[in-house]
Amino acid sequence: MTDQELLAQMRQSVLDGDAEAAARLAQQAIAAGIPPLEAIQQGYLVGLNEVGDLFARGEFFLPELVMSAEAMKAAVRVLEPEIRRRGEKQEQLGRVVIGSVEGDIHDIGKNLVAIMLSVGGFEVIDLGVDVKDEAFLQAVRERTPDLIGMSALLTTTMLHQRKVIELLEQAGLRDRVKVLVGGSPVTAAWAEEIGADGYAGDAIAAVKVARRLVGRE
Ligand code: B1M
Repeated sequence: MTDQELLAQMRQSVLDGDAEAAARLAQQAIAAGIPPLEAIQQGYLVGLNEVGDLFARGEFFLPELVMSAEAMKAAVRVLEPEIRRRGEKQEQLGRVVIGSVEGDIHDIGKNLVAIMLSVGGFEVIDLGVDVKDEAFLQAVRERTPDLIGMSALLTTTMLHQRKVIELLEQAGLRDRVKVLVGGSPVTAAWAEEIGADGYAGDAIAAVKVARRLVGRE
């Protein structure tokens, strides 16, 4: 099978919500020497974005969305060790606390950002999904991160990015930590409006921005 055929099947496995096929194809990609990020971006994510569009048009429903997300996650689970293996050993650049904001259970993008930050030399503390505003503050107090990363996929939940920044200010913690925001509805303009220190549109950009925020670029 050519690389293009493999990538096309990856897309299809997500459209079909077929986690078993998605994982098998990820193994085939590793064996074929396809870079894991290329498999994610040019294979699986193409399918997942199509699923999102089908859902928005009312042609796919929640169960299909869930199954497609599970297929995507199954592929990432197989590819993650390969991403880490290919990452160069780096000196520690700083500590990042990351999470999907309150009310938001989307975690595929957040997990990719966490993996890439970790491969990029950051110690990553992942608080998971639906992270309460106060939990970010608590993590700043207790884990003393250099950076907090907040992911939001919904226009409703992105408001929590602003809320956490306000709470950090009120608690006198804002100067202790840089704030990075991202997620599909999030823009650089939004980041600026809410007083975040950085915005990244994808996981690779997140590492670049994080490095800049800790003064390493
Ligand atoms: Co949801 N969902 N979903 N969903 N879902 C979207 C986001 C939506 C756009 C679909 C659509 O209508 N087209 C829509 C949001 C509309 C809006 O608010 N504008 C939507 C909706 C409506 C919902 C529900 C409300 C549906 C319902 O219940 N009626 C519900 C909400 C649940 C909740 O959170 N409370 C819901 C549920 C779900 C599932 C659980 C079924 C599933 C998520 C499973 C999971 O994550 N474990 C799901 C999925 C899969 C999607 C889509 C299809 C795909 C999201 C995804 O994983 N993308 C999505 C449509 C779409 O995005 N095309 C959709 C792949 C991922 C790699 O990209 O997350 O954007 P992304 O992350 C990127 C960048 O954004 C960036 O880097 C990542 C990697 O490149 N990034 C950061 C992300 N976080 C970052 C943080 C950073 C920096 C960069 O710094 C900290």
